[in-house]
Amino acid sequence: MNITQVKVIVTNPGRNFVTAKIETSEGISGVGDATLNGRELAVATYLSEHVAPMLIGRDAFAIEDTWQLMSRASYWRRGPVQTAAQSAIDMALWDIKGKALGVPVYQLLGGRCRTGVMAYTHAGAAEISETIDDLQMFIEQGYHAVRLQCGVPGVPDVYGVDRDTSTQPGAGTERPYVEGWDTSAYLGVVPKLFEAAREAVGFGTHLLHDVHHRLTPSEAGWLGKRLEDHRLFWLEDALASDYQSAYRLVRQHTTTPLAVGEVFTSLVDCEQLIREQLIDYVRASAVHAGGLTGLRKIAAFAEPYQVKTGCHGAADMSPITMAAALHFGVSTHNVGIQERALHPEEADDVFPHAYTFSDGYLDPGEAPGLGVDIDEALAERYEYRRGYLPVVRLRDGTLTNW
Ligand code: KDG
Ligand code: MG
Repeated sequence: MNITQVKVIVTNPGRNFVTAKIETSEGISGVGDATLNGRELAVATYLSEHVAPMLIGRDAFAIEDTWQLMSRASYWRRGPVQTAAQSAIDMALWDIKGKALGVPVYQLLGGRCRTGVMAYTHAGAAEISETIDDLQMFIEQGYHAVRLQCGVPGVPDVYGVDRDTSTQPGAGTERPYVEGWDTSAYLGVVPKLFEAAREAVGFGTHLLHDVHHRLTPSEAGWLGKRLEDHRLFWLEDALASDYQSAYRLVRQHTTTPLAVGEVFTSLVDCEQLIREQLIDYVRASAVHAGGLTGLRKIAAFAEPYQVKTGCHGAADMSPITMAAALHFGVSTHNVGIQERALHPEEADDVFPHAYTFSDGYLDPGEAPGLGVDIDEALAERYEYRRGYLPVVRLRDGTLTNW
């Protein structure tokens, strides 16, 4: 069965998504997600101009060889544009193989080793009391794990406090919009948030928090230590992880579990973090770390170090990535949790899917392949809109990490 066509579909059902659809000589097609939030057309162009032509005529079953070809044929290694394209092709080929053999992809990955993947979702509002209300609502909906964020006094527009995380911030704006930041005010409020949460709901629900790359190693160590009594499931992206060794200092100062890596594109980005056991969870995703094949390589490396995965699952990755994450999630031993942010309704219509959520757990379903598709006619109705992720400036105007 050979690859006959690689279509690249860009659509905006509530937010931008880039999809690769591979067609084959046997009439079986497969889909893969290539969405890179804020840089969508770079990946779409890379796919259509550089990747698609070299795939035509190749054996659609040769997944590993195609993955290696995509890693090596550009000569220029890794990088999010390259790996988002590689991820989409990889997912689509797993989808095709599952459909051709009549099995859900998780069967190709070794079969089930758990009944469902525990999901966490996002509670975040300006006031601590409102975040706690959201937390209680999610517990009523069945969640066993919830990420908590809250406003920082004196700082307008803080990461994670939008009630609706499904839509795209800054869509249609000509420039990235600017958020503020104040580390001291932030470090003052976060311990209060978790104190209030534990008081309200006790210890029966896992609580998580995303720092979103804002702290220095010593600040992160302080925060982790300060939160220990509240027993977080994880503290995410406490610092920008450009230098993996920076996590040594954080690790030495706190036993709060650490999660890193939604921006990682390969094992190279987290090899030291895992080998030195500087983290507990790696956040790499099927869409940015080389598809199911790339994600499996990271997980296999992490397993003996007792590092688990907790795949990035924000709304800016399409339902195709969620489906891939769940096939990986039920069949891979060291999977810890899966992030779940709801997509806009229109996106769920454009990408009909077999995965389900019940009692806090996600399940990929039993449909052959990934169990997700793209309705091309519907997708065509939603035109791409340029959008940027925000940037952050300190009070004195200094640009810092978003
Ligand atoms: O595109 C960037 C978002 O996916 C990211 O900011 C969301 O940090 C995030 C998370 O943990 O979901
Ligand atoms: Mg994050």
